[in-house]
Amino acid sequence: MASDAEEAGTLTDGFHLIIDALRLNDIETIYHVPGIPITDLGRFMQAAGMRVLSFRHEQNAGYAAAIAGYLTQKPGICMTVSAPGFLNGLTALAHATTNCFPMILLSGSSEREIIDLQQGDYEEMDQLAIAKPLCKAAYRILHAEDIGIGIARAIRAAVSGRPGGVYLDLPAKLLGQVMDVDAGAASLVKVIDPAPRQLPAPDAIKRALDILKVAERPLIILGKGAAYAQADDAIRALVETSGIPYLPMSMAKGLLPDTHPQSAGAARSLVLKEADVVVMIGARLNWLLSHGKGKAWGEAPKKFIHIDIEPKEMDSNREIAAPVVGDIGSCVDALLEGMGKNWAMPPAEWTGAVREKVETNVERMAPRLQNNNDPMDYHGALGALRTIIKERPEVILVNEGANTLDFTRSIIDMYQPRKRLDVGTWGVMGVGMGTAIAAAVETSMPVLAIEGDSAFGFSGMEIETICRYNLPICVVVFNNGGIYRGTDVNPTGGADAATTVFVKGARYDKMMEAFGGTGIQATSPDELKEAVNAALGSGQPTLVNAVIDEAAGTESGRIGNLNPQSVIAKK
Ligand code: OXT
Ligand code: ADP
Ligand code: MG
Repeated sequence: MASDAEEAGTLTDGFHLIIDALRLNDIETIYHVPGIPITDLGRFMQAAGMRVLSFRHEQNAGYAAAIAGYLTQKPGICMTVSAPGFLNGLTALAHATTNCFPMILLSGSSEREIIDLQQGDYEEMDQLAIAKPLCKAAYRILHAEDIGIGIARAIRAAVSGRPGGVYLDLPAKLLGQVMDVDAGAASLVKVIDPAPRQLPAPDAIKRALDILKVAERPLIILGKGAAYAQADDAIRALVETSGIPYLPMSMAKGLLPDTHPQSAGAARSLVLKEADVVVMIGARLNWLLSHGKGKAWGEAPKKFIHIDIEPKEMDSNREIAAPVVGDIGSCVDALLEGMGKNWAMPPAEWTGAVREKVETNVERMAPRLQNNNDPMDYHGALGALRTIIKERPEVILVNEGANTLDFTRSIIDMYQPRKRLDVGTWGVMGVGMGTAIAAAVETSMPVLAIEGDSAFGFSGMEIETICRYNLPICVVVFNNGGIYRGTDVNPTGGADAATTVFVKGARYDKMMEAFGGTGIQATSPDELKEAVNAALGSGQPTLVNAVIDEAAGTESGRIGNLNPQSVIAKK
């Protein structure tokens, strides 16, 4: 029963101030799992007209929020209960921070006075202290009048500079705190220019162009930061004005079409080994690029030009001859201006050699993509799906697994920016369903999720969530009966299955049917193509169980070299 004051509309409370603060900053979508103390907060958010998606596990809600941030340049919001719910969201918060995706984890929490005396509260945990090392910033709000500034700080911390994950701790008592409605409204903050452009210094641009001007074998490497920046036209202009071959990292594929004449995606080893000047744009010289050292980079001396918004990224792995610190849009614009109208093309010997290697690798792979083997191998299955993406470039491709990831990355060409969403810097399994849900919700585009059967298992319960919201998502499970392969055997001959294999002949498609979605079994590329086209055409939640030869994969896909070897145990 509302009090007189509430009826008179003179009071507000923590619940409603949080809603007002988020909506004032154009944040309208919440990815969460209900429970004490945030169940009503989710209900009030929905009642206020926000889109509130309820998941089956907070980790998947967190992965959804993380990729929502990447796609929209606004912080994706994951909301959880305290302690176990907070911990479930924490993996996604750390993943967002590692990948430079803007995300806020809002978690209910216990009261300070009980936590600090360790008196054993319901779901007691010092969440703020635990979150701090794993995210870009972490704050707690204790008073209703601070909600406006707290939400504003979290938004700015998430999207300014190098984007990342922010933790915001909401003790249960905060939600029920009341205050005068006018004072509440006055306490809210609309964040002005949350991600300010950061212009590069003119001398940094000159230094970079002086090096680039005399390069014999220049290379541009585009990373997911370049995709996130949404400076697509400027990046395309830089590539085409300079005539320099470019190598897109996995989530930067599609910034320019992978079929672009300057794409060196299919000549990766050659360009890394032979380039004499390397322009890094929104990419890090981390493990994905062998830290810029060793065999992959050859013996030839190299100079690095590095464009990044984070100054501390410079010299992380290799000496950077020309650090260009700023936001990618501003840096690329400044480079283009400095290049002027008569920029000399790189030597034809270099661009010709790269093009020739691309054509050789593409021609060598082509026949393998045309087989109609039953059961399928990766090339036959992906040959079918490659054609579908070419015909439907608007489809968002979500991808995880080991072989399923690596073969999809090199076989399926992408044609538009931010259409390939995968495991990112950490190689995390389990991002698939949360990523697919947020991609569908944030873009209203159809989504094709190509999942290893192990990878799918990490978040598979969310197919109920997909059905519940009737999202246009087609999940293709590459069912090779295990992790990497389905052929391992228990060396003891005992009853237990080998450590990397699953139930033989599993029918993941039946899971989707259990929730009212469409389930299809496909054992050949032709059947797979027909099933996926039908699913994308219908826009209905669909799961295709794609039977892959269990011997088709290799250990850890293309990164098997990272596995430590035992000199004692015989494999
Ligand atoms: O130039 P060369 O001649 O060298 O050739 C290169 C390209 O030029 C060429 N290429 C082409 N040729 C022709 N045409 C085209 N279009 C073309 N494009 C490229 O091909 C080669 C290779 O090119 P590529 O791929 O670009 O280059 P390369 O050398 O591979 O690049 C190096 C890397 C490191 C950048 C790249 O390999 C990469 O990005 N790798 C990512 C690896 C990764 O993150 N893997 C996921 C993690 S693996 C492991 O951790 C897994 N786990 C453990 C686990 C995890 N991760 N998480 C959690 C929470 N728990 C556990 C598990 C459980 S994977 C996994 C599940 C696996 O089982 P699944 O059932 O899910 O999957 P399956 O394996 O299918 O069974
Ligand atoms: P990839 O894995 O594709 O190589 P990384 O995640 O390693 O990409 O690198 C992304 C880089 O992009 C990070 O160093 C991050 O600081 C940078 N970055 C992200 N957004 C911007 C931006 N708007 N302007 C400049 N740099 C950015
Ligand atoms: Mg598998």
